[in-house]
Amino acid sequence: MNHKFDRKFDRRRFLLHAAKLGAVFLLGGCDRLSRTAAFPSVLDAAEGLTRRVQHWITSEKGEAREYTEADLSPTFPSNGSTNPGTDEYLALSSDGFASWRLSVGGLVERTASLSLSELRALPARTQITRHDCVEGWSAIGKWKGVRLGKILEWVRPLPEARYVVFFCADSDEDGLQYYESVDLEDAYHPQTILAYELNDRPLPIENGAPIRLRLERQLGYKMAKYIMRIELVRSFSSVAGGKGGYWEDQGYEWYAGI
Ligand SMILES: Nc1nc2c(c(=O)[nH]1)N[C@H]1C(S)=C(S)[C@@H](COP(=O)(O)O)O[C@H]1N2
Ligand SMILES: [Mo]
Repeated sequence: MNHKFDRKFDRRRFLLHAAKLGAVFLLGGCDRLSRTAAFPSVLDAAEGLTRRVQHWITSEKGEAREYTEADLSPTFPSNGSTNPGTDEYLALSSDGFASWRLSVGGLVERTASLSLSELRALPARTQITRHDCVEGWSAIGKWKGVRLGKILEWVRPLPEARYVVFFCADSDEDGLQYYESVDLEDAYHPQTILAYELNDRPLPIENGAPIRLRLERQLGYKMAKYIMRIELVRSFSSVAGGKGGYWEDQGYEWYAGI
């Protein structure tokens, strides 16, 4: 690892730690809230810390808050990789991703290979949501895409499949490929989409073209950009560093609840 990367990583660790302290503070508020709302204490005891915090910030349906056009950030920033820059990616982007295919495989009854126009032809979902990055910024954007659940319904995960792993086109200076994973509950969540539009325009390269994951109840680093391949697995312990994601392999939480 080079020095520049180390420094950036230290800053991210610090911010993540601060974010966790924030979550503990939220939990204090949550406890007070549940007591005043007289939730059965047995329910309180049964639920883990993350879920309690989650329930407090999300709606009763367990969905992340959605906003209106008036709330949109003037510009949506980009962070992390802003262009995978490989020959393969350049070739794909030069013709508007016409020859790009999303391959879906692993523990499924039938594999899929979907073009961008095939994805666009599937029922779409649009949502205006807030993106929170551990580096300390947030932005509200309008995302359009296809529900990951729709694609899973088509490939039919085998009973032993427990996680969905996303493999991306970009790698860091040490050659480590970006990847991420979610469990099936998050994969089938109605707000979990493979987005191909941002703010009514084709997803820009900086934000993950041709498709990126939107996983609205978790932090920005979970939302894989430049997705090339999706795999259903029983466990992610044998994928890359074994912790379920590029940043997770470097110490971040696998479940990055907001
Ligand atoms: N493939 C890939 N996905 C990624 C990243 C990345 O570097 N590569 N960065 C993550 C982080 S830390 C954040 S905050 C968001 C940033 O998304 P944006 O560029 O659209 O703002 O993408 C996430 N997904
Ligand atoms: Mo981030």
